[in-house]
This record gives sequence, C-alpha cells and structure tokens, in this order.
Amino acid sequence: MTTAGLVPLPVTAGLPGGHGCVLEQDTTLWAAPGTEHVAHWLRSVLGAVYALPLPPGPAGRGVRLLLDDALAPEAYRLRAGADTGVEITGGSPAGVFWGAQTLRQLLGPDAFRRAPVHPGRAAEVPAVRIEDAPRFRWRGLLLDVARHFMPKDGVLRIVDLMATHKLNVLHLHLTDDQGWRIQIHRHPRLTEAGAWRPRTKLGHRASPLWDERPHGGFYTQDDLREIVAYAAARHVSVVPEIDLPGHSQAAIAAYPELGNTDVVDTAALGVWDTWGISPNVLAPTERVLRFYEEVLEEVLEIFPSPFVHLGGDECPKEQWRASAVAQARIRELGVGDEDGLQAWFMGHFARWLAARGRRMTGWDEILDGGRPLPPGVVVSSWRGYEGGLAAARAGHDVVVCPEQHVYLDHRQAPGDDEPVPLGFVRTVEDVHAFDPAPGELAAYPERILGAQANLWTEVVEDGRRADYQLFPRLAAFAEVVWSADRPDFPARLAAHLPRLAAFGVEHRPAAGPHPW
Ligand code: TNX
Repeated sequence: MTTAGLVPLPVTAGLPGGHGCVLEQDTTLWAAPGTEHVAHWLRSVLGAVYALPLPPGPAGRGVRLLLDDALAPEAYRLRAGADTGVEITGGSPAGVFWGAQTLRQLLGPDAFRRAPVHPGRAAEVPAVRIEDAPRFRWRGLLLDVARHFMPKDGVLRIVDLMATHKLNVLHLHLTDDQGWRIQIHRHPRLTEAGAWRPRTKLGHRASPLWDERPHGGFYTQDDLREIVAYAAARHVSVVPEIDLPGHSQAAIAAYPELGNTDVVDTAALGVWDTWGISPNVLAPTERVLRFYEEVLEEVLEIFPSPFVHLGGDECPKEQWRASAVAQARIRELGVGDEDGLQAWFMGHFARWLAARGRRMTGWDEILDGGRPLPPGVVVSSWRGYEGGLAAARAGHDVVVCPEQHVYLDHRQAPGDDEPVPLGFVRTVEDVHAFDPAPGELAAYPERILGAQANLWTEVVEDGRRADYQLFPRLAAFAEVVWSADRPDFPARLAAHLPRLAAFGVEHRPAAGPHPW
C-alpha cells in the first residue's frame, strides 16, 4: 500500500522507502508569510497530543510550510523523510492547510486525540512524496440547525471534522418553519419567539424517534462571527441560508404581519410544531421585502461569503391563490401566476444581493415556472440532477446535492434496526459511488462548482445522532469531491475509522448499527 490509508486519496502518493521523520522536542517549524495560521493549527493539534512545542526555526530544516504559486491554489506537495524533514508546499495558504491535514493523517490515529494517551510516544511521519489537488472547488456540507439546534461547540467540532476531510463549504440552514436560529438586532422577536417551539407533534411519520419535545436555541451574532472566523482559519467558508418565501412559519410566528393576513389569522400562529412543509408562507408585499432586506443587511455583516442562500424551495402556493393581496400583486407586476410571483420575489433578492457584491444561491425550485434567473445565481440541485442540468444549460453555476444520493439524514442500511429508518437507503459504498456529474451534466464542467452532502435534522436531534448519520458516509463523500480516482476505498476506510474514533466520533460501526 502506498497511500497510508489516506482519506480522501491524494492524486499521487508514494512511499519512496527509507526512514521516516520523527518529530522531536527540538524540531522546528518554519512558516512562509501567510501560512502562520497553519503553523498555529499544527502547534495546537500536535502540541496537545505529542507535547511538541514546534518552535519557530530556520527555513532549511524541521517542518517547513512553503508557498509556490506555480501550483493551483488548493494544491499542495508534501515530502517527508529522515533527511528532508517535512516540507509542505501549497499553491496558496489553503493548499498548505490541506497538506497539514494529510500530515496529521500520516501520523496515525493518536494524532486525532486531544491529549497524550502514551506520553513520550514519538510522532513519526513515514517517508512519503505526495502531490495533491482537489477535483471540485465547492466541497460542501449542509447542516440544518433549524429543525434541531446544534449548540455552537458542536458546529465548531463539525468544522474540524470537515477540515480533516478537506471539505471547504459549510452551508448553515439557519431558518425554517420549525425554528429561527440567527439573532437579528433590528427584529429581535425572530429569536425571542421564533427560536422556540412547543412539543413537536408526531407529524406525518409516526415513530418513537420523532422527538415530541419542546425545543429551541439560537446563535447570537457574535457566536456566528466566531464560527465564521474559526472556519476561515480552517479554509472553510460558511454560507448562510435564510429560507424564503416558504419554510417561514417561525418568522411569521414572531412577526404575524409577514404572513398572508387576509387569508389566515397569523397572530394565532406559533413556531410550527409539525414536520413537513407549512402552508404558512410570506406575503408577497413590499413591506415583507423591506423586512427581509433589513434581516439580510445584518446577515451580510456577519458572513463574508460571496454566496448567500435564500432557499426558494417547497413554497406552497395555496395562500397566494386565496389572497386578494397576492392576486392584486400578480396583476400589478404582470407576472402571470403564483410561480411568477415567486420568481419576482426571488429575483428581487438576487438583484439586491448582486448590488452588494454577493451571489444568491437557491434550491432548484427557483427554476420552476421556466422564467430566466438573474445572472450569477447559483442553483442547488436537490431533486435529482434535472435542476442542475437546466441551470447549467442556462449558464448558471450549480452545486450538486441530489436527495437520492447525498441526503445523509436518510438511512445508511436497509432493515429496521437503523436508529432512523428513514428515506432512501444510502450505504457508505453508495455514497462513495456518487457521481456529481452524470450524463449530459458532464458536458458543463465549468458550471459545476462542486457537490454538497446535506444533513437535514428532523430526525437528528443531537450531536450523537449527527455523528452516526454523517460518518463514515461523509468521509466517502469527501473523497468523491476531492479525488478523481479513488481505488481501494474499503481498505483505506478501515484505516480511517480509528482516526475518527480517536477524535471521538460515534460513527456507524462497520459491523452494523448501534443498538439504539
Ligand atoms: C427536503 S432539500 C427538504 C428539507 C427536508 C428534507 C428531508 C429541501 C430543499 N427541502 O426541507 O428537511 O427534504 O430529507
């Protein structure tokens, strides 16, 4: 084996023979300007587990972090040996950081712990020569923190696990019918009222696993700034999602005037206590547009991401059909019908974001009705690949995330003994076989930003269950988006699971489900 069980697999990895490199108390670390944060990361991780200080030293020996702009930005080269020490050269600081992730994997499972279990055990890097670069530039994970809130520490831990797997986009689904999780100073009731829901009803899928408990929580703006900064130091960018005009009952519960007040008594609505899609959607009025512009102004201050996701999915149109206000709007705007009204709604925010230098991203329903999207809009293709193909044909960038393949809330084996026997069966092997660009989509490589695995959390109530649903499938997914060729995955995964276990991940065991 030439690859030391690396996941994701590098483009080329060779063991040239000869002795490896032992990192010792006096091993120095030299960081080219711009890569100091990688040095800091290495010191904190390896310092904790091997008590290695890695003091700054000369450029000629020890561990060296270098830049070479002849390499692609996220590419890196890693060389280690008794004579060479460890040299990581990146096309940019991101490349150096991904090389540092590979270095940690080469050290073995203990490198994933937070304190030494065998004090004095040497940190030994095998002799290797690795050349590596990612297949896609958008290597994403969606975390739905709306259906079940994930406390800040849990999110930071997920960012660490993403970095370990060289994933680089965290899509935070911050709002939904069942909860609003981002503090907005201008509209404080969004979290004062919208972040808390009463006992959830069993909803449409009767199972003891559907929580039936009151639930809530939200991030302050400083919490989110901290998450953004923590992720940025790990070359993960955070894309916020504010879902509209559907999936908005929590906002309407906080501010009833956002809803279709001529057809429902929105003042009587609470945060939705049922899974599925609420019929209570935003009213298509100027007042609602202004409200959300005010929300987004605060969102843009927190999240520097060039992409801002505004949902656009699953917006039931019954209330707009029944509402005199909405119907008058359709006539006044000349948009034809309710689909046209939704296109107007999303188009307004796409242009609003573009005027502020950001690009709107939306679920593939933003293509429904066949009206052209404003330039620069990105489509998340989740209902299979069709939306992605239509978007690519129309000249739009695409993030591929079909529910049939990469919805990690769905079960990972057949049988009733999975903790959550929901949805399509997607085994770790299925995820590893996922093709982000099948058929005609392959003809538009320049339009495919990459792919994303989505963890929706109706049935994922806490971090333990998130671990179980994510792993090891997220490792398989990460390899799909990083590595064009990926032979011998089972053997490498077997070497990788002990790393996850040492980190403290309660992954699904290879032998079968946990008995809960
Ligand atoms: C579909 S993906 C949804 C989510 C659910 C998920 C459950 C998308 C745009 N909508 O709201 O949580 O299925 O698997």
